[in-house]
Amino acid sequence: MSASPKARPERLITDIASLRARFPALDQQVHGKRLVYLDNAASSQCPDVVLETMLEQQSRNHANVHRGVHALSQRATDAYEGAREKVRAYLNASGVDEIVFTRGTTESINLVASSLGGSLLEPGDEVLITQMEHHSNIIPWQLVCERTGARLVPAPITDRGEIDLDAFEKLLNERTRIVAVAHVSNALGTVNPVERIVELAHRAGAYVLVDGAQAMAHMRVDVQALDCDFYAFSGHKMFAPTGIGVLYAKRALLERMPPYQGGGEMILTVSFEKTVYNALPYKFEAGTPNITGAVALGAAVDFLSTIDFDALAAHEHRLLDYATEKVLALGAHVIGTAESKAGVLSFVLDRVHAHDVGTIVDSEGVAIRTGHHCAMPVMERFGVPATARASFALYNNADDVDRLILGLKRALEIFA
Ligand code: C6P
Repeated sequence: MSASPKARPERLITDIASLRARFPALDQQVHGKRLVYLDNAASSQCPDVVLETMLEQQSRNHANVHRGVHALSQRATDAYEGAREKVRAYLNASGVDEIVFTRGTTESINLVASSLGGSLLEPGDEVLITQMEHHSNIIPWQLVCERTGARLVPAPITDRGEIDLDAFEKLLNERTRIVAVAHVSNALGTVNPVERIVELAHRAGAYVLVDGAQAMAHMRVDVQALDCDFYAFSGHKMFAPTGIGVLYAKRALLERMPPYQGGGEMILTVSFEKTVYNALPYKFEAGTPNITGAVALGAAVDFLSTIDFDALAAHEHRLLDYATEKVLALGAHVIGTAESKAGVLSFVLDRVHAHDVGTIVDSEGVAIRTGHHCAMPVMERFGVPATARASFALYNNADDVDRLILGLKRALEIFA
């Protein structure tokens, strides 16, 4: 996907391996061994610039935003709104009023489900998702369907873990009001053809929300090129801290949608008779926001803007291919073999439960995630209770994969 040319610095970092030194968390021992961090789909580590920005913000500029005339409040407001502009430019959104800060992907999706879904859906209407969604892109829709009498329809996925596009197209009909789909699956690694999905959904007259939680650290996203109506993501999966995320939404939709939560900041005037809501995006940002989180997300966006994403994709694919080959050689079954994959490797070993795999490799200093990955319908689709999942970020290398493989060999020895 192409970036907004304006958002790109003059020279991009193509030597991805050199970036590893920028992540202090990686420079530690766990259980007496060098940490190998392969749980990036759950949360990625923060680079030096993000950590420094957080320290600076909390130690010098900590104050509330949009409220005070004093210097610290103004600095905090400038930093917070500056971060919003950075996110806007990075996503190539048409205005800062289309960027709503949230707690993360989950809150962004709940906002849309509750506000748009609650006001739009009627009995018999349909919300079309896919079988590979994370629970965060299932349950908010289930809740609003229960409230409104609409129906939640999951589109099937193939044995490789790709959306069955023919079936998806057939499920779209005049009752489909909203389509919600992951850009990248957290459990399978599949990169979905979201441009095509948006096109098909719009042709059917539906709005489209893209869950970008697993995409942002791996590819450049241009929301105008995608033409999606909503794009949701979390800071902590793209080198920023937890507790901050974004909902991008087209202005015209945000204007029509009712507020999601009430409180300070989202109002212009309040009386017991009538409240007038604030302008966008503040109408959707009730209460004191996560100011330091937003400023740190701005720093993470600056960091990502320096990276050559073609070089990054090549680096991650090399790692994924190498790791896939190595786990297959151990007799593992890979769950999710889509043609287009991001750096996620989900697998099961015949003789060892995924949780035991996780515990044994952890004792070797290797962090992976095991379980259903908040995607129980995916586990059901593939007939497994859980998988072990190694997920890569730009700072991982072939040594990390070798250490994972050593840990897996140890698990196989113990359970042999
Ligand atoms: N997946 C994982 O280990 P939050 O928790 O709001 O930051 O993100 C939720 C979410 C939504 N969609 C997708 C595709 C996701 O992967 C996630 C988070 C983590 O896979 C934690 S369960």
